[in-house]
Amino acid sequence: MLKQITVTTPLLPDLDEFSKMLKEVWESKWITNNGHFHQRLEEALCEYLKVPFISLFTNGTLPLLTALQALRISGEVITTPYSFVATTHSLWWNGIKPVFVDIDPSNCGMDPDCIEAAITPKTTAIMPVHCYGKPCDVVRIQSIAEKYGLKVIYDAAHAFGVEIDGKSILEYGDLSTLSFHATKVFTTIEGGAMIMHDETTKQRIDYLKNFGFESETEVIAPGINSKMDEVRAVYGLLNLRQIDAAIEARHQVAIKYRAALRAVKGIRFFDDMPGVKHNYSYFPIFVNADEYGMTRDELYFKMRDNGVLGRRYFYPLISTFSTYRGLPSAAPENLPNATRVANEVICLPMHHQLSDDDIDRVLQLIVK
Ligand code: T4K
Repeated sequence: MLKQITVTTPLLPDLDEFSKMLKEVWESKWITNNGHFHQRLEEALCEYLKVPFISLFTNGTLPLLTALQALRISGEVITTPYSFVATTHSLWWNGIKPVFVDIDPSNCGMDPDCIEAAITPKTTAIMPVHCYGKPCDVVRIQSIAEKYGLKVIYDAAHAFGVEIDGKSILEYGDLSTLSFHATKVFTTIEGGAMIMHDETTKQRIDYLKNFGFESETEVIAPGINSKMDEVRAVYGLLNLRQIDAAIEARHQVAIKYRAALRAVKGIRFFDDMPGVKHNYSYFPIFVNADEYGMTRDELYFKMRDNGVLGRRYFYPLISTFSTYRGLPSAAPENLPNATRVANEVICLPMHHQLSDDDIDRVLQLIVK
């Protein structure tokens, strides 16, 4: 039977090393609630990511919810429909109205040209996504936010380790969030984090992810339970040891894909951006049916039939789901680029263990 090539495969630590460290956890009998390994992972991630403060979470969705709560965001938030549903769901859970704006197809992030027209007296924040780990136009988004007194929360779920001119992308905006899900470049199985600029905010976030407990007897706000446990903190610490090699292996896959796809008419893909340290978390291609001679879905199902399981991230657009499609900003005419890109995209298999044979099998299905 033909081996299936999946869109990704998890970064797994060495099992013996993992067992050895788990023994320490077992002996300590401290398995969650800001344990030793949790603290060690926070320190190690601050150093690796070049950020001053980080707070670990149990997944990448709850830091979004908590970021909105921590900054007391209300009313309307400008966001992108071209993302995983968790981005917009975090607004819904906070009783906030999402206002969708179009994307820039050159990075699939929010188009800064569309933001100002979407601002109303109820707007309190902007929530862009560094989609596929490609940086948004952080400078223009910041200047618009400052002009109108808005907060910026970046959903940086895909952007682990990404830097612009040597500076972490997570340093931009008021808060940024990461996902450490099994399908992400850096994983703790399930997991996530929030990055903040100061210790007071870190303290508040740490309370909010622990039900709002400030002390044994004081609760400062209706927080949630979104703590990371010791087992997953150990998993993360071990994965940090191999993350650079994993990202480099992904980089090599990107180089091979690009070399073969550059000559294919009707297939667009991203090149590296100048000054940006990329993490190669996804390898999206965009199929122009007229030029390529086949629609995106024809190619997608041809790949599936041949055991190559790419994914159509992010199709359908969030704005088309029943919860959101009634919003005026969800109208497809408001989102022409996002609508087109969602109908063109296939994320090719991209991970640290793709062999040359795997890459050839993927490419043979696309290159005619
Ligand atoms: N913001 C953004 C922009 C996000 O993309 C996400 C999550 C979030 C926020 C929320 O973060 P988390 O709360 O999830 O931490 C996946 C992930 O579940 C999700 O984390 C991710 N984005 C989204 C883009 O993709 P699915 O439903 O596509 O995953 P699934 O289970 O179909 O897995 C895809 C492939 O990965 C499989 O075909 C094979 C491989 N795989 C997967 C798992 C889970 C493995 O080989 N082993 C595994 O254990 O959603």
